[in-house]
Amino acid sequence: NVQLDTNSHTEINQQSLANFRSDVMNGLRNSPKKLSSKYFYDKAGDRIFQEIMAMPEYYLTKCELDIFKNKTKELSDLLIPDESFDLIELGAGDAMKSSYLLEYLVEKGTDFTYMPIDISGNILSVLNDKLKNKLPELEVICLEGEYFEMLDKASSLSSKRKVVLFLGGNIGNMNWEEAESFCAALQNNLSKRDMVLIGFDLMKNPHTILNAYNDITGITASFNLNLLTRINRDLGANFNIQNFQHYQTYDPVSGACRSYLVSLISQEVMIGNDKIYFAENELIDMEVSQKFSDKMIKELVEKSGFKVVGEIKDSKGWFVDSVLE
Ligand code: AVJ
Repeated sequence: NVQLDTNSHTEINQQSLANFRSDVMNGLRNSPKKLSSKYFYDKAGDRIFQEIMAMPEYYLTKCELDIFKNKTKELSDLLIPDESFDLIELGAGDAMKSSYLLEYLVEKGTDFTYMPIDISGNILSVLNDKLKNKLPELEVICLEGEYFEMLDKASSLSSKRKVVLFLGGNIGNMNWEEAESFCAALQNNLSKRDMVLIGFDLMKNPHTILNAYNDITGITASFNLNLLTRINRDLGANFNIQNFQHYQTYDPVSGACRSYLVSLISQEVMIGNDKIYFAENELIDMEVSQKFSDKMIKELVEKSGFKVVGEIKDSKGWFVDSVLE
């Protein structure tokens, strides 16, 4: 009873390639130049991100794992309705954290379908195989694509109540306006009795945060540089990776942790037939990983009409999973 709905169809692949190309070209014609971190996750990027999650400095996964492992019942009591429902996970990845909740629910004999959504078809097939093995009785429908397109698709497949998970601090990759319109769109796409769980990484000692994104081993640097490699391969570009350097900042006032690539020389790069000029030390804005205060979270979610009905923090108080209605 496992269904894998990935973009094996050539037409869809052509479309996502065209979107990728226009996003990259628009971004690089911007000032400052910009690339979207949602494109980090090709096969190599998925692997590097798993290395990041295993780094001692990268506390986020450990904190949220602590919540899902050790506070599973609390989570389930806050989130899970007493009728049949769909558990939808946005940006599920390999579901490392949510699989503890899945296991708990399956063991209790809960009636639900798990619908992981991810932009990476690669990681979805990894997840699919993992679940087939670990929880063979679980009903799974994998949805490859953008969050809201796939949320629509989920609604067209089933009219059951929805519980939506958005974990890992993925919301931190949006700037404030994007996060606001994301919450508003989510609110629009759901009905009154649906539930949402969002994971927020909290403000904490700025060294702890910067270290998580500025590891001396260079794994985060290679995560960023891998997007240039992907552009070379998928869009026929000729970035020389040696000519770019990763630079990370954290601003403890705003809570924005930002990642850049610096052009080490003045250079021209071809992307297909288009030429892009980089001045020496010119930046590409690669990723924001926003850190939140309790007050910022409340402001963000209440503005879109959600109500915080519960929150669970890890034992260090570094990360929070907020339950919204
Ligand atoms: C997957 C978005 C939660 O921003 O912390 C990790 C991605 N980037 N190291 C994050 C990431 C650099 C990560 N999220």
